[in-house]
This record gives sequence, structure tokens and C-alpha cells, in this order.
Amino acid sequence: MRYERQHAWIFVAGVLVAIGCGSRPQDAAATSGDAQGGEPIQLAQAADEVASAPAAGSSTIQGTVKFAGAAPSAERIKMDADPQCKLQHQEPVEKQDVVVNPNGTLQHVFVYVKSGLEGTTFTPPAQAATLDQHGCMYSPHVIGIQVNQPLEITNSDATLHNVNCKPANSKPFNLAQPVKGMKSKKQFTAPEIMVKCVCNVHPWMAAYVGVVAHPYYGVTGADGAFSLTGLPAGDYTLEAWHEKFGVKTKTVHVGDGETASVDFEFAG
Ligand SMILES: [Cu+2]
Repeated sequence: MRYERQHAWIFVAGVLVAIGCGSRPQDAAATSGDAQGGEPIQLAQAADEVASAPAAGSSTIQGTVKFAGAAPSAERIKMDADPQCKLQHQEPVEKQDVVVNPNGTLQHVFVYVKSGLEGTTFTPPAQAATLDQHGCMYSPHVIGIQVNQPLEITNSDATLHNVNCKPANSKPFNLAQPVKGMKSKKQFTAPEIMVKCVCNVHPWMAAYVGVVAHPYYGVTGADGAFSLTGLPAGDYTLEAWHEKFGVKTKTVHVGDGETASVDFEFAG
């Protein structure tokens, strides 16, 4: 009799737990809906939105990085030492350290908010930043990543690469990727401008990783432009970093919902 009663209590407790679990998503959805003043949002959708939320504000800082003076002639890379590298290129390959665009702007400049966001903690995105080794070159040559965001490193070449990254503020790693198609994931645990990664098999290979504690960074491309979107209104110091020409900083104020322009200039 006593044994049967215990079983009955376990059954009742189980039903209560099941009811409790079943009611949670509805409560959470209702809370989400109330918070936004709209229709209730399903939990999974709300979680996606949080994970991919790009920013905490509605302000933008944008600009270009100009290059003053005559563009230096690009240096060619000799890949004769590894036929697997050389046969992937029909055209000569040029070094990527100084790339001046036809419109007089500079490529591969890392621009980021250096100060003005202190006291705010940003969750790293679950989506990995990517660093590919293709044609025995790093792609991209300069990348930005958030602290603790995954970095997916791929070998797209049928030759051995090692990825030797030497951060001062995070754990260094030296990763061998002997097979085409290999992928590895790493991360950096502390901010650092910049982390240099090299391949010891191919001495011309170098990549630079800007590790920041927030999502407000960019790298100039073929148009020399950058755009930091979704910033909270405030006063910021921006820094522009280039591997040959060093760093420049500028201060800027941006109002709520406004767009502020900041241009940088490096000279050769
Ligand atoms: Cu290599």
C-alpha cells in the first residue's frame, strides 16, 4: 500500500514537471511580445534574433582611407619554391602589404572603435570569421574578429600550410594543415591590434587579425571605405591601422540615429 502511494506521487510529480516545461515557452514568448509591444515571438526566433543582433544602437560612422602621394609599384611574389602554389596562378601575384586603389584610397586598413564603448559587454557572434589559404595566399589578408568569436581556418590548397599565429594577449597556436579541404577552429580570448599569422612553409604568406571586444570594426577593400553601423550615440576614438604605415586616430561624435563621417589619410 505504502509502495503504491510512492509510485502515485512520482507519477503526479512527473505530470507537474511536464506541465511546467510545457508552459515555459508560452511565458517567454509573451514576455518577448510585451517587451516589443507587438505579436508574441516564438522562442526559437527570438533566440536567433539575439544571436545575430548586429548592434546596440542606430548610429553610423563611415568614411574612407586615402593614400597621399604616388602609389608604390607592387612587389611580385615568387612562388617557384612550391609548384603547387605556382600552378594555381596564371597571372603574376603581387604582395598585399601596400595596395592603393585606382580611386586613391588604401586597401587592407583595419578601422575600429578604440575607445568610447567602455563598460559595455558584447556577446561574440556564434558565426565564425573565416581565414582561407588559397593559391598560397591568405584570404582575406586583413580580418577583424570579436573576442571569443570562432575563427575558421581552411586550407584550400593541395599542399601543406601551417598557420602560426602569435598573439601576445591570447594563447598562441601553430596549426599544421597538410590536406586540401582541412578546416580548423580557433579563437582569441583578449583584444589585440593586431595578431600576425604566418606560414613557415611559404615565407611570403602573412595575415593580420584585429581582435576587438565589440562588433564595430571594418577593413577597407577595393573602394577604400569603411562603415561602422549600429553604434549607440556617443563620443568615440577611431583608430585606423595599416601594416606598413602604422596607426592614425580621430575622435568623433555621433548623435542618435545619425551618420558621422571620418576620413583617414596615410602617406607613403
Ligand atoms: Cu603555406
